[in-house]
Amino acid sequence: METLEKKSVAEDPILEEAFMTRLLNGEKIEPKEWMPENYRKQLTRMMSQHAHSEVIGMQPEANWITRAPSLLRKVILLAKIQDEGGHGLYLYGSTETLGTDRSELIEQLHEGKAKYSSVFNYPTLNWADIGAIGWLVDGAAIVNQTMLAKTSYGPYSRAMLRICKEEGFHNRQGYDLMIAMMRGTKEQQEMAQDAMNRWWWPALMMFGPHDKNSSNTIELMKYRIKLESNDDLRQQFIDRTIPQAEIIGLTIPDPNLKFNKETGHYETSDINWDEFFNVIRGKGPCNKQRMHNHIQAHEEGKWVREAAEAYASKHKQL
Ligand code: FAQ
Repeated sequence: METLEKKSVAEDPILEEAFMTRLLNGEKIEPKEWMPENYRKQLTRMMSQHAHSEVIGMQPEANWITRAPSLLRKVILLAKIQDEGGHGLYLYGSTETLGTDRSELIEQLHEGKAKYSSVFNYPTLNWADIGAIGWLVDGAAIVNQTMLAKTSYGPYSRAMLRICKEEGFHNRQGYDLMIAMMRGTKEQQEMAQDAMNRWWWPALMMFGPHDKNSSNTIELMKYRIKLESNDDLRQQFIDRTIPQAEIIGLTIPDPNLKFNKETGHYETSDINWDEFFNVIRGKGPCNKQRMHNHIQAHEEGKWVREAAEAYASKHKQL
């Protein structure tokens, strides 16, 4: 997969210094204001990747709409998936304020030039996977996005505030589903543990590679786009999620897990980074299926986009 250019672009030093001072003062940068080209590039890369993740992330959950075990669970699942689509739209809209059209961002995704979160390349094999996604995947997303709500770019920060509120509901419905399964029959408890075993490690991978291997973090932190590193956020997620698992009787699938009383943090085995890099290079269990479905839906929706554009241009002429 190609990656976006990360080389520094020479900037006007006076404008750059004024820009950095604004960042240090905690000011938000707004769309029409001057910004360094690398700031724009990094934000476009990260925000479009985030938007693609929200939309591709609808697929693993949609797999269970027709098989939800009750009307209530079906309604909750439908509402959640619809929210994720809405998050994608806010984020495409926010990314467009940086000057790249949504159609171009989607083209980059289809051409394999833009990524989406690794976690959505895993299959949803049993109903408890829907609980595990809400609890673990949305739980990880919230830790990351609570930090991003304080990011330096105004439109991204405001989108994150709104999205975090909805992700909070998603997280609680996922945990509620896991509680229901753990209070159920032995088979239901086994389904919940099976889901935990398969989603734990992909959820930890969502935070990205270790800080020492993270090619973007230094620049993102310099520009106050990211305020905390991949490893720090991952640790926060681990520390808050393990007690939640234990309280409902789920076992963390990690034989080396231990709580370090001195640091106050849990210590885990290392992540299987070969698996992570394989998945982000397109070789995960569902990458082909996810992209195929997205491209097909995009092609099938072409007439809707054309009709909307025709309506908009007619409306403008009147
Ligand atoms: N998957 O230098 P870093 C959700 C790539 S939303 C794929 O450390 P960075 C809601 C990275 O792009 C979840 N690729 O990267 C929901 C880079 O490659 P590049 C999405 C990954 O940017 C719930 C390379 O590896 N959230 O779940 C991943 O500093 C349920 C080196 O990495 C966001 O996108 C990965 N996990 O940190 C929806 C939040 N990790 O681009 C439906 C915004 C790394 O140079 C159902 N994004 N890579 O070619 C971020 O916070 C950051 O971009 C990170 C990565 C933390 C994802």
